[in-house]
Amino acid sequence: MNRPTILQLAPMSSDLEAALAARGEVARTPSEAWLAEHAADVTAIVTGGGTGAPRELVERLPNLRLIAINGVGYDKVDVAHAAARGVTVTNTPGVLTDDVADLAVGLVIGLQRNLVGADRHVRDGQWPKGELPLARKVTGLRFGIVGLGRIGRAIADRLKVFGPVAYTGRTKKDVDLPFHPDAASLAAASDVLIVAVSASAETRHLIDAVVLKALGPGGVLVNVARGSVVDEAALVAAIDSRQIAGAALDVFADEPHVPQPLVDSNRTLLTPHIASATVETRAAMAALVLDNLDAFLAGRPLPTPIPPP
Ligand code: 8YV
Repeated sequence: MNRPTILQLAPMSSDLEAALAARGEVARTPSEAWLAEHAADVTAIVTGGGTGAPRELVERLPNLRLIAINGVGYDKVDVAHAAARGVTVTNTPGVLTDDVADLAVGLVIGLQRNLVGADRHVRDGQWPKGELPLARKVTGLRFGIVGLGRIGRAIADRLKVFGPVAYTGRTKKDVDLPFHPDAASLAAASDVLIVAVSASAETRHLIDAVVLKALGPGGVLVNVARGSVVDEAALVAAIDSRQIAGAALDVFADEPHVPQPLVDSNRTLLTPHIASATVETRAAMAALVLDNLDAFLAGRPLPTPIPPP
């Protein structure tokens, strides 16, 4: 029986890579020469949420039928374009919700309590020489969540313990939390603005200079969604000019590149897109990628297809 040709476009865990190799011929990011010979063999792409699948590549694979994303975000795949070519796109919803929400809370506390600076203070032998400047209290802060989907709700559930939570989004949800019609109004009523909305043309630069100004000099921004949702140049300017107090960011506009002013600032907390990066969650994500791939290879209904828009 012919082994399927699977194109892997992003690095995966060694277990997932081994499982892919057990199911077919796996090719990594393809060269022109490889495509000239094998483009028609490829039936499935497996990729990461931050990498997706470029349209130009999808167009060159006439027999492609599945794009399986190892992640929940699908902003780097043109789902409508794929559907028009008979390609189903799947993602890994649900299994990473807790991790992303946990990290959001960690970023809030880490930024407000200056955990990184405190750790450095001890390691650098500064403790005997003096105390750190005082940090800022977390309990009692007002939290604003941009995007009350699965992840936004999990963040809200956790942060309710610390202080009042409000939200904005495309639609008002059936939840017992104050709704704001837009991000600027939410920012004006929040000390911590947390971005948990999925990236799309509609949400690109949703957090702009106006929203940051509304957040104000005591406010901080936390982003665990996608860098594209924030106007990064406006964010750099807002931090530099102390228009906002700080930012804790797990995602950036042009990963893995981080604007130097964000790196140089002592009012930022920066992590390299690790929100789902735990052993447990990456194993659960890999299992869901494989469930989708196996269903596809066996001709069964796919467990987590993304409905075309
Ligand atoms: C992953 C993510 O880091 O789920 C997402 O959308 O961004 C992250 O969980 C990414 O998909 C890498 O595989």
